[in-house]
Amino acid sequence: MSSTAESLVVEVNYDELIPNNVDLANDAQLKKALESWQPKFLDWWNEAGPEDTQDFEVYLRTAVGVDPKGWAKFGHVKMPDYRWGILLAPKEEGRTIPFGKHKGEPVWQEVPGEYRALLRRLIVIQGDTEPASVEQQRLLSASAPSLYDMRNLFQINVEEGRHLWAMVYLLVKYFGRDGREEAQSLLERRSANEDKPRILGAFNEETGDWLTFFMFTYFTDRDGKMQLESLAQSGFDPLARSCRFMLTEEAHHMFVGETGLGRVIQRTCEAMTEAGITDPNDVAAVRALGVVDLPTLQKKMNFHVSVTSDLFGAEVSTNGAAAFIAGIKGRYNETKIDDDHQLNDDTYPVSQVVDGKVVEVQETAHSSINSRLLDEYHKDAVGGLKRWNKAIQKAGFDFAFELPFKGFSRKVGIFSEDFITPDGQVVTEDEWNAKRDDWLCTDEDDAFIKSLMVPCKEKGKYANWIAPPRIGINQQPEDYEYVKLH
Ligand code: BYC
Repeated sequence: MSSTAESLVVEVNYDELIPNNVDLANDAQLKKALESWQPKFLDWWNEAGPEDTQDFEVYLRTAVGVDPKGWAKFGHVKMPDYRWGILLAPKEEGRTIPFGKHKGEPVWQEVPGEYRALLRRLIVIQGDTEPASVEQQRLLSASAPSLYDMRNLFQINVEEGRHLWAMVYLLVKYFGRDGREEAQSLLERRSANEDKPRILGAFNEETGDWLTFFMFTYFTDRDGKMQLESLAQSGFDPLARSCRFMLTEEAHHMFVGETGLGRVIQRTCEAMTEAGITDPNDVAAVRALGVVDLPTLQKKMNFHVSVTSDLFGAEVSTNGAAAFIAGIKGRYNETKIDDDHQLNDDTYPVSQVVDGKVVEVQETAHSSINSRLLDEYHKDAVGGLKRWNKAIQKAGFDFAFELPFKGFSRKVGIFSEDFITPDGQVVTEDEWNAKRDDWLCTDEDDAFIKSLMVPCKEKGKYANWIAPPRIGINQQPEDYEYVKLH
């Protein structure tokens, strides 16, 4: 490590029961509260986390510093022994609130009384998604297409667990008794449980197969990125610093999604080429090769984009406006935007259906904060599709994925009452239902995908429907034993 790099590193203290870089040793009350939450977290992990994996030794990355390059150590760890800790990005001296009505004032190190409820709600919602995703992925390791993929799943799981710790730290340190109660409730809700479901819709959907997992990590973790980026702008500095560090881990989750889907597409193209198939829409012929046909991948994409778009809330939202005006939740890349960051007299074009057509209507910039973030999300999500399409074209096939229109198949927000096609046409309910199976997976499609999910646990080997990665984790060789199953 160079001396400049070294000076950037904020070391994490691993000698304590709870590894941290927040000087926990000198805050006896907080330490006690978190130490009493820790065994409950482990109980939750054992009950709702990855199933039957207690003895697996997994090649995991553990952060040992919090600089932007994420200094880390790699090694085989039994997952329940993973050191979940509290890591905040370094404090920026002299930081001021970057947006909203308090713009330019020093950032808050304590919760401002008037925004307590608003802040708590956002932290709880963020915190709730983290254990939810672990619960959704609980059964996946049994059908992993390789040890490499199994390891990536577990890496993501332990990091989502750590993201829960990040939000629990904020709740317990800054919100007193109600914070402790919320921390407890975060361990009590369960994904898809009828009586105590997770808060947001997408986190109660099933992640029953690996294609869904890759779609989830590409599309839904990207909502995580957009939301965390917006919270990382927050005037409440401890929240901003927590989210900034979480973002370094989120990048790996989206890498798993993008490369995972890229490898599925690569394998399909290879298999079609080997078999002499020239029409990628010949679904039956492609499926007979034991690989995922491209039209089915498009249908899966349509589903994941629509449920993830719902996570942005209503396009026109007083909650969104209140959080922006208060300086609690900013816009994506707030500090890089060239405007006054207060937006008192500004408007934003929000797409909506008027007289049977999608048109743009100018809404106040404050009330359309969620809509703007959703637009940024769609811009960001298209990147992977472009790269996959290039690979398909290079392999000689006439097929291109398209991101569905943001109003397609929505349950939340301005389009939730409308019937809109993936290319943005407004149609009647009957017309929509008649085409539904062309746009979204049918039971038969799902059954086919499930039929491919045969585990492959041999070192360096991969299930037939997915290509090996281009490089190993931490540059390990092809036949590296990423997970010791015993
Ligand atoms: N399902 O004004 P509205 C991640 C509720 S992902 C069910 O429309 P608002 C990750 C809403 O709570 C990022 N309910 O929206 C990814 C509100 O209820 P209350 C997670 C929903 O508040 C992968 C009511 O409807 N982080 O990190 O402006 C793996 C009206 O709300 C839904 C965040 O989301 C839904 N889809 O915006 C692991 C950031 N949508 O309170 C992790 C924190 C809305 O009136 N959260 N509702 O009872 C927020 O910023 C905002 O709460 C939302 C909603 C963007 C979610």
